Amino acid sequence: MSIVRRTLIAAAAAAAFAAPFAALAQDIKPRLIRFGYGLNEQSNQGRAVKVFAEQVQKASAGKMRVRAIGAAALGPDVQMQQALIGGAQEMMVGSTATLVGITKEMALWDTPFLFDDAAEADAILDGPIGQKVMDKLQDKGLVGLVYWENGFRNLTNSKRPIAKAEDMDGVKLRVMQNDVYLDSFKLLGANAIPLPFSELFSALETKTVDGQENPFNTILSSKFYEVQKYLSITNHVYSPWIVLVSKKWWDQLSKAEQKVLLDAARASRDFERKDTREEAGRALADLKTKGMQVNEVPPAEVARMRQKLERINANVAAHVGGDLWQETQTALAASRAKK
Ligand code: TK8
Repeated sequence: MSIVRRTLIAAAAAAAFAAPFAALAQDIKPRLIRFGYGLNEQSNQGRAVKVFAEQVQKASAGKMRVRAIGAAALGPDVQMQQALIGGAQEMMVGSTATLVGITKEMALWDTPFLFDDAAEADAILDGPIGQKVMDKLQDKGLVGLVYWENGFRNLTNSKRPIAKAEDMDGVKLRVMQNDVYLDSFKLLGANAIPLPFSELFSALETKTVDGQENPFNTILSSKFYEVQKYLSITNHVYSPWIVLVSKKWWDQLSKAEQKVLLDAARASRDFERKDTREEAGRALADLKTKGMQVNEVPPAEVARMRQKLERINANVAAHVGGDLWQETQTALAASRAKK
């Protein structure tokens, strides 16, 4: 056999071998999903990301793999959102409140005292209104999958118990990077300072700020009890988290792959809400054991706060659009009438 002929045969064989192998290689090379979040691994957020990761891995038979990266190691919410939009990161979970700069309709969820209880929040967030707000993200390069529960927020600080709005006078209070929060707490008399969550612990520790507000779960999992003395129960707003996907990346997935993610996101949501609610019940007692001084703001004083904050509603309505605002108020009134 001539050298030329041998080379030709070898090349043909290599090509015949390489073609299906390339297809196969593409098939078995797992899709890597970098999933960022802000709290630590031992938080309700961390536990639910793990549930999501396990289901994705299982349902895709290992072809999709989630690398969960917590404690804001990929940056605070706002930075991760930009990474998703640019396609440098695949997924994240974070507060809807920090998304308002991208999708103004998200401000709906920042309305003080919007929901009376978790059942109302679930019904609106998982219903057509929640979906409509989520769908607005698509034009901006993000795909929202589900809402998780961050929870009803309460105040902590190192100065004094807050028993009425006036007690917030001069308290340097960290708020999320969101104008509704900023305006609300200014209106209540606090010296509101927007900061990313990832900077909060050290800001409290160094007394750059005196206080902050978050659900019991986060106050516990982020160890704020180490640097905060007073916990005042207000339940002033229900705050959701949202699971986001980079639209650039999502559009490259097959329908089957998208379904794996959506199904796992829904399962993680159900797990997360149950887990969060169970933990919240225990967390308050834990925080007392850790030495926090807890006071419940009397209902009459909560009502006064609520009344002061009513001015904010008009701002939110203008921001999110009167139709969306009205639709939400109508849905809430209808569900309350049934109670
Ligand atoms: C975690 C934040 C946090 C939020 C905040 O990344 O910033 O206070 O409540 O849960 O999203």
